[in-house]
Amino acid sequence: MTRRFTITTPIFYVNGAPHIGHAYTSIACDVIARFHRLDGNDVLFVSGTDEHGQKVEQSAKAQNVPPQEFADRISQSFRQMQTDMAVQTDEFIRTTETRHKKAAQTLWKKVAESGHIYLDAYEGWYSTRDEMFVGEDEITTHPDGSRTAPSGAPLEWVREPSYFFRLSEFQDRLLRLYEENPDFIGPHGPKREIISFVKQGLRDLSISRTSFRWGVEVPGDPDHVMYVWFDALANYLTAVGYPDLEDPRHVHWPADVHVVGKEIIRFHCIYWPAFLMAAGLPLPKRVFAHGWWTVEGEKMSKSLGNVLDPKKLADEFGLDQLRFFLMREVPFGGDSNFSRRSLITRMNVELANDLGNLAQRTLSQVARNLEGVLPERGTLTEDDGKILAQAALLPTLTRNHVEQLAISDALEDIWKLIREANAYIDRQAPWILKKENPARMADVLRVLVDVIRTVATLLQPYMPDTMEKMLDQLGVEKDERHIAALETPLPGGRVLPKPQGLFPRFVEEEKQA
Ligand code: ME8
Repeated sequence: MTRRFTITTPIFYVNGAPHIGHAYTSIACDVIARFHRLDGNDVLFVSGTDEHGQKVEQSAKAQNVPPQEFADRISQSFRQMQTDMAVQTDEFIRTTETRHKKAAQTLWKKVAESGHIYLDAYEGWYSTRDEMFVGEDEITTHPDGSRTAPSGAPLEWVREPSYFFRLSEFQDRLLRLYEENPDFIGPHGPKREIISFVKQGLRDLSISRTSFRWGVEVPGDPDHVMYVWFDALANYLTAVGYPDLEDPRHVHWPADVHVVGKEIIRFHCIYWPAFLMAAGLPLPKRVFAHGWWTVEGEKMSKSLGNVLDPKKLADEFGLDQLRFFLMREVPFGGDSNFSRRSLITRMNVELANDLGNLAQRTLSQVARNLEGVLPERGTLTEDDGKILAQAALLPTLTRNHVEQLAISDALEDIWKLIREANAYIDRQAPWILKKENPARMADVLRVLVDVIRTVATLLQPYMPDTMEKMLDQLGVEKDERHIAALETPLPGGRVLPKPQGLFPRFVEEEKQA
């Protein structure tokens, strides 16, 4: 039976242009989604834009544009960013769409019907930058009397009628959820943080605002708009056609994993499961928080002028090179730093030297010495058997890593095989066999083609365009490129196209003095 797999990114605020952080999350989810598709699973990959709330309203006002027009423009730039990054989503949810408002309002009604919403008044601090209510105990007061949120964002005092969600009633159920489902939150750091936060006791949560209008109207009370996080989290249900249970996408709920940045884990691991429990809906299986990127050692910020545009980077270094670097540089879940030097080093060492040379050395010898014809598999020596066995194991190893969302560990295992193949080619020296034992040379080249085919197949999710070209050069037909196809060796006798280098070395131009 086909396995279903549902993965989501956070939906991004439309208050500014997309940057490398948004591209990172999108690419990571794309790699995981593509891997599952390649493995024959029925995937639903969801992303989108979070368009309501005070922050977006203020950004639109600052540019003198009506909020809808502003949201239309920036949402489009997020879509374009994903297209530019070769991110293939199945659903892109905009929270200003009618289908989403319907889903969010239905969720609200279900939560209200279960008795978990009441009307009161909120009085306290609010951080518009984080779109978050901040408790007194979380605030830093500075010598000049100003106050900031844990994120460093400024705070404003809010006092307004508000609907509340009875979050305080969910403390025990949430703790039980984390205990009974040890994988519900990953990785360990954020998990510990959430558990200790919930153990300290939960306050009821204000879930509507009355001091501005840019939001989804609260059902039955048009003076209120929903708190933007109630609205935003509901996008994951919009994506599966909620509340229409007949919608074909309905089978894709619950999601297998919500991938998020670590700063928004509280919303996904506390509020979201509590809303769903209140509405009587199944809970996602997992929330995974990845780390934060800095740029050349500094936090990215508009004021520092170091915000990285993913499109510019892809234009300069190549899209697949950028995707590879982002997935390779950091264990998924950890923080990382973007530096041009590390990107260039990885391109030159791992892509150009390790992988590029392996393919080029092998295929140019097939072209030159075998007239470009793929030989049949020959009699295997012990050395051949060893490397082919390592290759045969690789699909399982990488699948297990991707299952754990360890997408950089999967690359590490793939690179182990690549390095091993380079050692094999040096040991076997087919360029010497050419004169001494041409039949053995053909066997060795065939072993190498098989190993490279495995590597290229498994690297497709990371570097789709370049691996398509590599598989073309290896004579692998389009319908032979999924993981299960690796079990069937390619027939000998295929004529391979003329090989072309796929990973040129990157030489940084000398900076003008
Ligand atoms: O929080 N490093 O949207 P947002 C790594 N709308 N990832 C980064 C990053 C960085 N420096 N900067 C941003 C929101 N991200 C809400 C989400 S979900 C129901 C609502 C990525 O536009 C990371 O995934 O602020 C982070 O969680 C997300 O962008 C925040 O995007």
